[in-house]
Amino acid sequence: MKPIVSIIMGSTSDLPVMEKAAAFFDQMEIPFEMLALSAHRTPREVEEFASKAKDRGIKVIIAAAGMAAHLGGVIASLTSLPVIGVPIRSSFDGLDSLLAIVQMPPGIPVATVGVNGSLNAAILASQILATGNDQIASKIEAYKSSLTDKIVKANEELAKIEYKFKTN
Ligand code: RP5
Repeated sequence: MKPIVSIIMGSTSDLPVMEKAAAFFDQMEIPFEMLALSAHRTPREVEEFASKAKDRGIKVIIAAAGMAAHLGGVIASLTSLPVIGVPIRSSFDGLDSLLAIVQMPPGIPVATVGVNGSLNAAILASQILATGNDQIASKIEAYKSSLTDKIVKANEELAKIEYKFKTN
């Protein structure tokens, strides 16, 4: 299998958060790769990865990092592929990494999800892929319908709860 998505993380300490993204790609049957690369600890390897990702067939990159989180921005500066940043909560409740990822200068966007929002990053990456792939598009549509079903069931459960002044 050739990967079409890269999940990059600054450290394996980010893995517990990023596992949700990996599981979602498994569910969508989208081949992906996972690599640890650090903008500060392995800058040369980050450059090597980012400059070659497109030619290797990668379509979307997810970059997760905590603290002074420059990984997504550095990757985005070296590729025309869309980059989705996941701010990891490791200090200051993740506010430091959120701001470091989201506040990119004009010209080098990093689509940023919420703190520890790896599932949303994987969903967004899949939606980007779905624009050019009907199989992925129908899987995403089925996933989105399952979210509706969840709330329909929740309302059925809530309807069973009785209170003297509850009207429904
Ligand atoms: C960042 O620093 C990593 O993405 C991680 O979130 C944080 C801490 O890294 P470790 O010291 O646990 O390797 O680069």
